[in-house]
Amino acid sequence: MNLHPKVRPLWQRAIALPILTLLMAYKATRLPTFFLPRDIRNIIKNWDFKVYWVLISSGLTRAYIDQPCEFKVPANCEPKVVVDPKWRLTEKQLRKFYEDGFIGPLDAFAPEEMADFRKDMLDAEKSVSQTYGFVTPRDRHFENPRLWGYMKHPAITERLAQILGPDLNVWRTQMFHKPPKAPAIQFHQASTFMVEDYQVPALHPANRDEIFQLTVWIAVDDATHENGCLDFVKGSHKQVHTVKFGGEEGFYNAAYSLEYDRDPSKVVRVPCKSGQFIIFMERCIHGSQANTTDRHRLAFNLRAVPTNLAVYPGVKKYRSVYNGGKYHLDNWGVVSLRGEDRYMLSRTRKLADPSYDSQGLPLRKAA
Ligand SMILES: O=C(O)CCC(=O)C(=O)O
Ligand SMILES: [Fe+2]
Repeated sequence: MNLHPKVRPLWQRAIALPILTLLMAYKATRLPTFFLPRDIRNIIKNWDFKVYWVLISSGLTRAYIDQPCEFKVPANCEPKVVVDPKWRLTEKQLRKFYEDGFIGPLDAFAPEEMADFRKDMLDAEKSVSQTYGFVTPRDRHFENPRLWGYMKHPAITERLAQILGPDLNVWRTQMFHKPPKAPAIQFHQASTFMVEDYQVPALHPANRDEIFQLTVWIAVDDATHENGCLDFVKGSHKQVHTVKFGGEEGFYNAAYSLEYDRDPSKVVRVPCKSGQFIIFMERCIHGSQANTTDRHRLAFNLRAVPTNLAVYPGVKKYRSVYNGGKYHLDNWGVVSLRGEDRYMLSRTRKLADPSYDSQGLPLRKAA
């Protein structure tokens, strides 16, 4: 089953409602599920009672956007590791990050280097992914050493380590090409990325309420108010919100409206110069306005997790509710970004050595 966020006809909802109630009751009994069909098993296992309840009580017109979790600003905002002074985040910066849900822009690359990289990105974007066998902006780091090299820059890795800890994997990356006049990417949020097929989360943290995933978004072109820089709803990472099915808004192919406090004073626009980046919790509501200019807005992101968290354990494929693609995971794996993976909880892929030394100086000419 793929829960497309659209309002179903009344008769379908009338059939689905008692079934969902039954599944919720079955979950409460904690009886075995091994003999049930896989979809049903997944729903019993991965949907919290809160997830059932929002669906049932709304007559299947509302749902959590992702697995519910709550975040509390820690009392102690000291960095989790000590890094080279060049990359150090102050306690004040870290506290603000925990309160807002994002930090940036921070500097990493020279605009000339990014200008030179634009063509590679535009070419990569049009080619068939060697990982998935179709054209997709996802996970192109597997086949693009230059892209992966940028992700390993200590300006990025050392900042992430201070928030997530010393040992980090990258589990997903994406290129974001916003061509001239491209529409907005609507406000959205994610926690364990169950949002993708609404059955199986990608990420399995020991405690969902802690920070277990960070996104780094790197601007290749200047990202401005006019061409759709990133916007954030400050403080919205403290809980996972619900969506109303259907409606004018949405995210790629999914039509819904996100239910959150629409106080305009909470929206922060974060323009970035080419080569700068932003770190944010995917749980913080974010999006970008339309590109009203005649120029591209190119960017790429990486999604990092601590190594003590399993990604897609035992999962062979997933279907993206947003873009409809079916992603077979045979050639996918997490890649070590920093430190060591002592847990090996996820399938792993090894990529080329780092491109930068600890001060951010190139070790070799990027391929
Ligand atoms: O590039 C954009 O406009 C959106 C980026 C985004 O949603 C993400 O990196 O998670
Ligand atoms: Fe996002």
